[in-house]
Amino acid sequence: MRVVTIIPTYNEIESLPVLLGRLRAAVPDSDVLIVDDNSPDGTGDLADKMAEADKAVHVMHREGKAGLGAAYLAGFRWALDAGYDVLVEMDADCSHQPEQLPLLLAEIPKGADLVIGSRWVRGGSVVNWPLHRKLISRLGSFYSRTMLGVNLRDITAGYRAFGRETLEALDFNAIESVGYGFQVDMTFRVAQLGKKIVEVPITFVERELGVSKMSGNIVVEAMMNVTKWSLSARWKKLTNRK
Ligand SMILES: Nc1nc2c(ncn2[C@@H]2O[C@H](COP(=O)(O)OP(=O)(O)O)[C@@H](O)[C@H]2O)c(=O)[nH]1
Ligand SMILES: [Mg+2]
Repeated sequence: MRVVTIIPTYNEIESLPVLLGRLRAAVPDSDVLIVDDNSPDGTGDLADKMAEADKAVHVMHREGKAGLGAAYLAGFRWALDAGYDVLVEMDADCSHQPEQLPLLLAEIPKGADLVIGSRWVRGGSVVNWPLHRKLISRLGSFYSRTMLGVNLRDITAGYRAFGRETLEALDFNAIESVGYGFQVDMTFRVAQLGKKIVEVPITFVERELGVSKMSGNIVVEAMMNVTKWSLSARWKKLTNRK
């Protein structure tokens, strides 16, 4: 199983070296692809230096900040071309603990097409989040789950492992959302293909270094899109019925 962990970065100069050290120690068999959107703080240059020192580490430089979703799609295309069997999504800020990656990877040989590191299944948790962020995450998951009919606890989660066939079956050009919407979008599409999605409990640790790029806009975008996808899926069902 050839594994690559894709890490999107925007101004993560403090977090990235800490994360990379932990990841290379915890899962030495996984290659790494850092997708940097020309971070003004020099994260891209630092990534290049780390890639020079370790040939398992690769860097993709993009022109400017275009959102998490666009960065992942570019990373997926590169990793599929490079022939990897498993593609992992991981934030640069150490919220997704590399030491827990083996828990996700273990589900792939058992037949999972997509593994989600889940905060909201039994055994999962969040460390250092204020109540309002917990509420936004849980309500967002609840709304998406109900509207889209996808029976998952943590549909916005960003710690994931995809089998390559799962990504090969998707039309990347059809995916336009950024932020949390991107994760929901991907999950909904994978579920619609009838693929097997497994949630494993993780402990999500809020970042200690750098700042979050999450914004109210991203949450609103995600909710609007969920409503739109839900209505269009229902409409399709209705009009297909003879
Ligand atoms: N390449 C790229 N990475 C991004 C962008 N926005 C966020 N990220 C990265 O996506 C990950 C999650 O972002 P973060 O700010 O921690 O969001 P939060 O965990 O929801 O607060 C981090 O590794 C960020 O550096 C972007 O526009 N481009
Ligand atoms: Mg974060």
